[in-house]
Amino acid sequence: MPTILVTGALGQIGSELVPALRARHGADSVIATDLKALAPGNATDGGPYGHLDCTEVQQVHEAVRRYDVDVIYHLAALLSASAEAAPQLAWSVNMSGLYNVLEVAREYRCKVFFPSSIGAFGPGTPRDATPQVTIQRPNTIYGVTKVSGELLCDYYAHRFGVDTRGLRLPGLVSYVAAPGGGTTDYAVEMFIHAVRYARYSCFLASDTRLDMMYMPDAVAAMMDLMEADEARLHHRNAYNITAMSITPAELADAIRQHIPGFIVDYDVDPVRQAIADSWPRSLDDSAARQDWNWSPRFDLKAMTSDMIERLKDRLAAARSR
Ligand code: NAD
Ligand code: AKB
Repeated sequence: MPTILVTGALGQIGSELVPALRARHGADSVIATDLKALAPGNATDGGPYGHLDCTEVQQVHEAVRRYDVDVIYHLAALLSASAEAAPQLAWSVNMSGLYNVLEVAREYRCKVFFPSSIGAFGPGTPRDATPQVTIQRPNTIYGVTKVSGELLCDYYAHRFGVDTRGLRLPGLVSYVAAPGGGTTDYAVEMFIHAVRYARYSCFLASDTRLDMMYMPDAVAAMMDLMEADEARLHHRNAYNITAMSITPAELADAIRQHIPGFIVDYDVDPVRQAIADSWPRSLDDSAARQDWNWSPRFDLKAMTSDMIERLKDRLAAARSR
């Protein structure tokens, strides 16, 4: 069994990736770490947990040495909207953090997973069926760190032989942990507000088309990519993947199939709208399908049914406490 270290483990992805890794590899084989303290009952409870600031190389070094780590899922980062509000901090966390992880991985021969994003593309990129290999000139600090991260991971692979692998993830929809300051967060917020209040004020315009994915598909993709035959990986950092390309209006319609009176108005935030307008409307993920058999399970309809059922269950449980 490999020993796995997860940074940024208390975030939206880590809260579901850590339990999935523990189910596959055993609770004690997965070391969850974050800046934040672990609250009792948190989804990542149930195995080893430690404080780790990825901008402090000694802390990364110490965790990898102490637990004899084989694989690092490096999730710690600032997301697009938070990064735009604090570009210097975003560079430090997203770039220095990744550099520290790669340096320690080089020394200890660890495999590294790096989550890139649709944010790695920019206004000059073809916006429909965005190819795997295309123009990447993002105009956000988040995008700059994601392209640089992809390149740095490729460099460590060919220069030092570190087995780095990555995905360009679309906006992720989930119910376990709140999203952490992204542009696609509207989708999660819309579900939560639909179930709680039957109304939502959306910060992106109704026709803003972006790629999205339900978290179980994203978690499966990360684990499958890390277990894929290295010889078949032509792109490494990072593969386009997607499950659906949707607008806020289309998501609201899908939710109305379950909550007919759901009302949405649009109060556009110019900063997040500008970020969304610089991103692809839909990705071409055929390279991932060919190289490691990527295929999502959830489309818009299946995701919407599951999200609403789970959120209703959670709301009912919270009210009965
Ligand atoms: P998140 O914001 O929910 O979680 C990030 C975690 O990193 C937080 O728990 C935070 O406390 C932690 N963190 C921040 N600074 C840190 C530091 N210096 N050291 C250690 N931990 C630190 O983010 P997420 O949605 O879980 O995303 C994880 C990764 O996936 C990020 O790289 C993000 O860019 C990428 N990604 C996410 C999405 C998405 O929709 N969630 C889409 C594309 C790519
Ligand atoms: C964000 O909106 O910043 C993230 C992403 C798509 O990278 N969800």
